[in-house]
Amino acid sequence: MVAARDADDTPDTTEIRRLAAAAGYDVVGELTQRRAEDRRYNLGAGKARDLADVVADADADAVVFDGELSPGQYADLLTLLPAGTTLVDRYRLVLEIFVAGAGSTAARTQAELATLRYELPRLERAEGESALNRAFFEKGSPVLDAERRIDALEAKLDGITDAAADRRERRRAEGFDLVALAGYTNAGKSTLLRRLADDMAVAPPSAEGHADLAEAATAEDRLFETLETTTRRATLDGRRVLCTDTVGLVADLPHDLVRSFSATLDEIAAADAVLAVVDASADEDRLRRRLETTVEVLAADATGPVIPVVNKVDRLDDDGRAAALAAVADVLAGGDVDTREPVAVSALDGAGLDRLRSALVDALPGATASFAVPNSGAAQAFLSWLHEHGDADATYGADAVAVEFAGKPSVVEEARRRADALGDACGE
Ligand SMILES: Nc1nc2c(ncn2[C@@H]2O[C@H](COP(=O)(O)OP(=O)(O)OP(=O)(O)O)[C@@H](O)[C@H]2O)c(=O)[nH]1
Ligand SMILES: [Mg+2]
Repeated sequence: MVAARDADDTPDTTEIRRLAAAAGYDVVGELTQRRAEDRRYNLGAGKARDLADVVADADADAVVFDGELSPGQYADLLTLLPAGTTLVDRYRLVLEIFVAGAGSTAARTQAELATLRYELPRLERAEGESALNRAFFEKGSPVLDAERRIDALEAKLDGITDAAADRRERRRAEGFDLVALAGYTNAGKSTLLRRLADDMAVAPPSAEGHADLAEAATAEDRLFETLETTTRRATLDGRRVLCTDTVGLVADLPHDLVRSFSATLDEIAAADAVLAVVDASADEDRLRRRLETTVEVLAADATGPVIPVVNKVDRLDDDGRAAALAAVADVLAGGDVDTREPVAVSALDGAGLDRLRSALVDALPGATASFAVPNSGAAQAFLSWLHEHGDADATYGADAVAVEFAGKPSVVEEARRRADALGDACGE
């Protein structure tokens, strides 16, 4: 049974129902209320009793509450509900999705850390109330245990994120640009990643060098389909790029909880450019709210330029597309983020992808140089290196090859060194 309250509007339960489904619940009904928060039950007392009745009538096992219940509200509401009913608020629900779906060590550590951070204040409250048990607690209390476990998990996660940071630095040194795909859950990030990524059949990750590159990012019409970051290679105008798909964002989660998913935030912080993916087929209110949630995270973490990707435009006519682009530009105008022109795409049918690729290349830090190298076997090897690392345009003369080259600044520098070594180089 879904329950929701909103002070200003009749609550919209679409998202909480989808979150409940993602956590494995089968929603049998809902009860909503428009009123200010009640201190005791969150819902008004009368509504809280109604909730107990509908739960009993529907024989529901659980109540999913759209919002945060204070520890006190949680306890009081639970006593009203039929015995044995499980009560889950919005945060608990999101945690359940992550705990159930976390596969890798990093994802499991993050999910467990977030759960403990959520539970700590609740344990503290319970412990404060049971002063009688204090003597027992001196030996070790649930609060102390949780605090110790949080410290241990933080240390473990630091190790994992440090390793990820080292890996990113290695990739950067190899000449890769790092691009992060960020955005609200279900916006189409993983679908877009599959579009941008080089075909794995053509460029398989070599066993030793790219063991960290995932084979696939699954895309599903389910909230929180992606529960950990995955990285794939892409080639844009000859530039070698690593695109990382991140965990989706959702509104109204406490900062601590979001912070626990540091792998996603780190990828956003380290990226040379961020693609902020937006589901343009959502109605304008939702589109704006979801983008605001995304912008909050980007403003805190992104350092590179942000390209808004207005996705799913295959579902819109021209007017709808223009309206979505205008709404996106409007939300971003107020934000604290270095944003570029929004690009309309359909990750599903591929429309707009070429424009997105060139917008991305433009946003990546770049440099250009011209070289003239003697036309020799060594020059051919140099040219193929250039083609692999950037955008090279060669003009063959009688005994020299003139090359215009564009790419990542560090790669252009390396190209200069190689051209110098070949002799007769005129960089600019
Ligand atoms: N019509 C349409 N559907 C799309 C498009 N892009 C993605 N979708 C669908 O939207 C749903 C969500 O796509 P995902 O790629 O899984 O979205 P995500 O942002 O990775 O979602 P999470 O991993 O849950 O955060 C899937 O059913 C996709 O097929 C698009 O351009 N057009
Ligand atoms: Mg995904």
